[in-house]
Amino acid sequence: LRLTSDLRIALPGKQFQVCYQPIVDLATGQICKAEALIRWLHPERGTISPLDFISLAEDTGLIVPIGDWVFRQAVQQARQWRGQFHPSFQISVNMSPVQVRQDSLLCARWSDYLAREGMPGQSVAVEITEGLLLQAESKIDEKLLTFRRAGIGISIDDFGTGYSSLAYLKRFDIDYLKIDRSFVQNLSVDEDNQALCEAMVVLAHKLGLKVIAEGVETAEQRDFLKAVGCDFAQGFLYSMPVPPDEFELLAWPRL
Ligand code: G
Ligand code: G
Ligand code: MN
Ligand code: NA
Repeated sequence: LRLTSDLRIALPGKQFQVCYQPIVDLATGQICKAEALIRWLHPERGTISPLDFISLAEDTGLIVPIGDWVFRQAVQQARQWRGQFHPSFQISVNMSPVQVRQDSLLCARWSDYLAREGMPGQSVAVEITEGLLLQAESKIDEKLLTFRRAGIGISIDDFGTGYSSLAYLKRFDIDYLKIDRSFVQNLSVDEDNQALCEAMVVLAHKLGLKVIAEGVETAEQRDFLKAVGCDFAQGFLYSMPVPPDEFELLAWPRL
């Protein structure tokens, strides 16, 4: 397939870009974190969403160098923003389940990279999906422990959409629970979603996790989430994922 051969040259051809979506501290309204999201600027097809090439990258093994590249970009971006703007700024990076399963040295390599760069672990977080925690064959215990020891943050992405085993949240010493946007979307009209969001916040806090609500698009949703004690919010209300220069104007306009 054409796209496969294109994907092989995308990294050396410098066709990828990392965009950053702000994550806001609901107590202060300040942007204090960001999620790194890859974009493929294809020379003929224009921008291609990761939804359309991550699985191809997984099938071809290209996910390993591409994932490493995103991670290194995020670390260097965190270094710059922590130095210039916000000393505890943190950037989270997505890891697909296949990526973690395929690449047995990923966690060690990422932890080593941070150490070599002299960057504290907390400057980054990794986003995994809850399904990964249930996969015994993925040696996920060892892998997450490697991140843990390096001080790297651990987030559960898309929480509530998979097979949630609540016991795993405690067992794996997770830092952040990201409420999937499907629960946030109809918050104002849907009383069930209100109850679910509130329950997820209470549960997460009891287990010592912080909560990030995804897909926040309206002030009403933000106000509800803040009222039930949710810690952070992310979504189009604040910004889409944007390139680093736009992010700086958004987050630190007067500095
Ligand atoms: O922002 P966007 O619509 O492009 O993201 C689509 C999906 O692609 C999301 O589920 C996100 O987790 C995933 N994704 C974005 N960037 C990366 C990346 O660098 N690595 C992996 N594995 N997934 C990513
Ligand atoms: O699966 P993951 O949570 O990593 O995916 C992040 C995806 O969510 C990206 O595709 C991003 O563009 C998208 N996204 C971020 N904020 C919003 C939002 O407020 N509404 C919607 N519909 N999508 C969002
Ligand atoms: Mn994510
Ligand atoms: Na998500």
